[in-house]
Amino acid sequence: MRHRIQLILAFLAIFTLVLATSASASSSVVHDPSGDSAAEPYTDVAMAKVTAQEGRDVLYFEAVLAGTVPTTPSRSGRYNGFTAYNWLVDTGGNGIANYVVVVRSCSHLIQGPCVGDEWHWESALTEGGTGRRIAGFDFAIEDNVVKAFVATSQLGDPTAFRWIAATRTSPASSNLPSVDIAPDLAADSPVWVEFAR
Ligand SMILES: [Ca+2]
Repeated sequence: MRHRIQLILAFLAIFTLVLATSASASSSVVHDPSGDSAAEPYTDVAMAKVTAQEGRDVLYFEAVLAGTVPTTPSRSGRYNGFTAYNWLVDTGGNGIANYVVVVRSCSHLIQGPCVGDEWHWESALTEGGTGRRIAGFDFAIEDNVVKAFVATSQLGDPTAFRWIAATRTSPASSNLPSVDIAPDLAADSPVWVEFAR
């Protein structure tokens, strides 16, 4: 009887360990000052992170903003309410984003790769150099948090990559800069965050 109890306890210990392992996630986080966006508080990154859940081939990209993201962003000017949350991803380690994970409020009328003339929120995994839309993915906007769920296979199953979070109020084709970037530039150069699964 005593042996059986010990055996059960041993199984429980192993089971608990497995649960703890499967629940643990590799994650990389960057905190950014509030008040440093060139646009509204909802374009001001306070925190951004990338997380991989063990056993799920999905990467979770998150941006926490200084203000609540409106359902329908609107502002005066040529690009109306264009608002994009970007995570630039460099899987090649050469300091060039080969993928950009994008959640954006856009219209095809002001951005070619945006799908549909009506203003709407959409996801787009795009090619870094060209902005070509490769795929969509699940996303959510809850108050001041933007969430994107990208299959690792969509990024070529990298075991590690570098990333930067950025927000925009104009399409990249405008050649206007991001309104906030995290981490901040250092001596005008991008600072990449390391992530490993
Ligand atoms: Ca910021």
